[in-house]
Amino acid sequence: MKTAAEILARGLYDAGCRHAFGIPGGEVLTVMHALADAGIAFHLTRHENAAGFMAEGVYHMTGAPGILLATLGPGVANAVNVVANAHQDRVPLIFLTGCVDAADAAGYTHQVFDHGAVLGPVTKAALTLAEGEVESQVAKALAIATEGQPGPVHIDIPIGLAGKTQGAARPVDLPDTIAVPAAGPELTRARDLLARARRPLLIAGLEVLVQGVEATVASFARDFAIPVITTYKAKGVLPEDEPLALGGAGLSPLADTHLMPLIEASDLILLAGYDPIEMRHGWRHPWDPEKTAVIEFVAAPTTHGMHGASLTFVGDIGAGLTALRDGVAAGESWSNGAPLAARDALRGAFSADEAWGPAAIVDEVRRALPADGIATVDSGAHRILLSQVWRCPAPRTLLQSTGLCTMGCALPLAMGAKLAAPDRPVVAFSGDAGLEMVLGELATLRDLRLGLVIVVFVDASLALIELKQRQAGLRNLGVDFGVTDFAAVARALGGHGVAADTREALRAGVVEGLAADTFTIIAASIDRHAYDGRF
Ligand SMILES: Cc1ncc(C[n+]2csc(CCOP(=O)(O)OP(=O)(O)O)c2C)c(N)n1
Ligand SMILES: [Mg+2]
Repeated sequence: MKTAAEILARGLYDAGCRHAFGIPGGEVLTVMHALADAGIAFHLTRHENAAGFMAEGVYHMTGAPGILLATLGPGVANAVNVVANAHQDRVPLIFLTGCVDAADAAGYTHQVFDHGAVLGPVTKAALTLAEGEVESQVAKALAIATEGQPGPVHIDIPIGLAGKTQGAARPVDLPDTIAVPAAGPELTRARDLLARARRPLLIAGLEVLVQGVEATVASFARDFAIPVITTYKAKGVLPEDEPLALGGAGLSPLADTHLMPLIEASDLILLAGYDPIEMRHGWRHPWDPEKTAVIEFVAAPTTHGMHGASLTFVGDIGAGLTALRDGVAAGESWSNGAPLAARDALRGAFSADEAWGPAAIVDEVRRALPADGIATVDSGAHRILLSQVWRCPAPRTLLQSTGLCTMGCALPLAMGAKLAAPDRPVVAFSGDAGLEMVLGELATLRDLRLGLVIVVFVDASLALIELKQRQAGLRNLGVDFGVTDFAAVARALGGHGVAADTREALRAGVVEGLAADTFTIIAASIDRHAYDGRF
C-alpha cells in the first residue's frame, strides 16, 4: 500500500519526469521526499518563479511535463508569474503545493488563502487531491497538462493526506482523442485549393513542436516549394539557412514590412499549428479570408478571434498535412521570386554587419555556438533583435517567453535545459534588468555545477521601454539605472566573469565559457539607444 505522496510521485515518474524544482516549506516535505524516493531529483532554487522556468527548460529537452514544488501561501504567490507563463506559452507544468486540510482551513488563517481562486485564471485545471482518488487525479492532471494546447495544472496536496496510505485504486480511463481530417467535401476543397495555388505560404507555430511534427511540415514545404514564416517559438521547424525559410515573425514591425506584402500577394496560406498568442497587434486580422484562401491545422478549436480561415481542421497537424497533400501534385510556386527577394531584404534589414553593437553580439555568439547548441533569451529590446538575427538550425534551439513575454526567464530556462541535456552547449542572453531580477539563481547555478554561458547586454536601461517612452514623446522616467559589474557578481557567486566590448573578447569569452565547468557571465556593454531603428 502506498501513501498519497508516493502514488503522486510514481505517476509523475511514469510520465517521464526526472527533475523537480522549487523551495519546500514544512507543508510539502512529505511530497518532496516522495519525489526523490521515486527517482525524481529535487533541485532547490532561490525563487519559485525561476524554479518553474527551470522545469520548463527540462520539458523542452525531454518532452516530459515540468514539475514545480512550492509551499502553501507565499510559495503559491511567488509562482504565479511562471504559472501564467506556462499557460500563455503552452507549457505542460505540474505545480505541486501543500494546503491545510479542509477541516483546519475552516478555523485557521495563518498563510491560508484560496490557491485555486488565485491560480484558476492561469491554469488549465486546479485540483485538490482527495482520499481514494489520488491515482486517477494524477493521471487526469497529466492528461490535461499535455493534451491539445498544453499548460499548467495545479495540484494542491492536503498536509494530512500526503502521508496517508491509500486503498486500491480505481481504473483510469483516458482515451486519446486526436483527430485527422476525414474524407469529405472539406478535405476535397482543401486539396483543390492546394492544387490550384500559385503563390502558397506556410506559417508554422508552436503546436508543430508540441505535436512533434516538424519533419512533416518541413518536407511538405520543400516538396511543394512553399516559403515558411514561423512564430518565434517555431523558429527552426525548417532550418533557417534553407532558401524557403523566411525566419521568425511576431514582434518586429520592421520584419512585418517585408512579410506582410507576401501575405497580401499569397493565394493560399497554410497555417500549421499557428497559435497567435505569440503575435503582436500587427498580426490581428493579417489576411482577409474572403480574398485569400486560408487552410489551418490546429491542436484546439480557435476561439481567439485574431484571424479568420477558410477551412479549419482541429487535431493531428502532421496527419492533417499528409491527408491534404495526398494525390496533389506540386505545381508552380511564386514564379516572380518574391519570397527570395523578401528573404534578402530581411537579411539586409537585420544585418549584423557592424564592428560592435547588439547585432554584432548576437552574430558573434551564433558563430561560436555549435549547431546543437541551445540559446535562451529574456524579454526586452535585445530579444526582438536577437529573434530576427539569430538563425536556428533546428527547432527548440532558441527558448524564450513568447506568450507572456516575461522578464527573468532566460537564465532559469537555460539552467533547466543544461541540467537535462548536459552534453549540449547552452548560452543564455539577457538584458541587464532581466538578469538583475534573477541574480539569486546564480547561487543555484553554482550549486548545480552547470557550465553555461550568460551574455548580458549592459545598457543601464530598460531599453525597450525607454524606446517606447521616447517614441511616445514622453520625458525620461523610470527606465534608467546604474551600471552593475556583472563580472564581479559572477565571481562572488562562484562563476567566471568577463567584460567584453569587442567581437574578439566576446568570442574568447564564449569559447572559454562553454568549456568551463562552472558558469560564465559575459558583460557586453552597448551604447545607449543602440536599438534605434533596428526592429
Ligand atoms: C516581469 C516583467 N516586468 C516588466 C515587463 C515589461 N518589460 C518588457 S521589456 C522590459 C525592459 C527589460 O530591460 P532589460 O532586461 O534591460 O532589456 P533591454 O530592453 O534593455 O534589452 C520591461 C520592463 C515584462 N515584460 N516582464
Ligand atoms: Mg537593458
